[in-house]
Amino acid sequence: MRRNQSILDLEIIAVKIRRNVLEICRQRGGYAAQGVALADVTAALYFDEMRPDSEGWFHDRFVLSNGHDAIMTYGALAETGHYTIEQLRTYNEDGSQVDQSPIEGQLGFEITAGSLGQGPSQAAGLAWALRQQGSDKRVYCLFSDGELQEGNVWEAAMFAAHQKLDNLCFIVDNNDMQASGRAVDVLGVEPVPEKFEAFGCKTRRITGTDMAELLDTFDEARATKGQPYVMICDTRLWDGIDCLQQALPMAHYTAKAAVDWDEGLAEITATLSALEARRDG
Ligand SMILES: Cc1ncc(C[n+]2csc(CCOP(=O)(O)OP(=O)(O)O)c2C)c(N)n1
Ligand SMILES: [Mg+2]
Repeated sequence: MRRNQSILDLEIIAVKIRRNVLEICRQRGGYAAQGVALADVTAALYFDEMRPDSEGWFHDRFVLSNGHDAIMTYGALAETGHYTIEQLRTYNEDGSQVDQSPIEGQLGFEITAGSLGQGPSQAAGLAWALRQQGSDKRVYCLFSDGELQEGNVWEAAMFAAHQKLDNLCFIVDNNDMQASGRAVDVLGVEPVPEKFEAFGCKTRRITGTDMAELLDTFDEARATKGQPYVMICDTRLWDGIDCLQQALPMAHYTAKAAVDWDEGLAEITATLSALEARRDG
């Protein structure tokens, strides 16, 4: 797709993904705060960076390693038309096809990622295999800062750099939050860029919520030769919905009753109207 849409168009899509995340999560709760914070990354990926194929899917491959955060992928795939909001409202329900943590083969998901820390190795293997086949497909793998505490991630970085996998782009959601508190208190992961660089990767640290910066970073990743690329996104839970970011404790899991969903949706509606007025005016 790449640059067929303006930055403003992509910002509007990101707000719609945030709206979908709230609509989906308000039924039974979930990892809403992470989904909201990753909406810009996801909009950039699905609506600009990954190339569509002729069969209504994507030429490039996306590996979600932090499977519990699948909510923003669902939110994006509702905007692409691959899921309906009605389907997604069954998220987290017994018997639903819309698993909170999806399994391999479910539409949109390459791997079963419930056990954290596995995605980067699988993505590196995939990138290596695609290169062996002479394919020009690129592989994007999103994982979380808690996963940086697992050795398998560093084996993946070592392998990817050794193999010079420049068709591989790691995206780290460096939100300084994990199940039992802030990463900085539980088991510090910083300095993240320096660690990946020591393993032989090219890195860039960004907010993860500035669309122009995201596109520029994806451009740099694509232009990088002979090395895997790591974009480190310093997101914060609820990024993009101020009323929730200010009102809520930095809770890792969002219980349904913990959030004023209507207030969040009202802010999203106002943001969306303002952006659409700017686009149309
Ligand atoms: C190997 C493994 N250990 C523990 C868990 C349980 N668990 C689910 S979410 C989570 C915390 C995740 O924090 P982080 O990886 O930073 O993801 P975030 O929620 O911030 O996106 C944990 C420990 C798991 N799914 N897999
Ligand atoms: Mg985290």
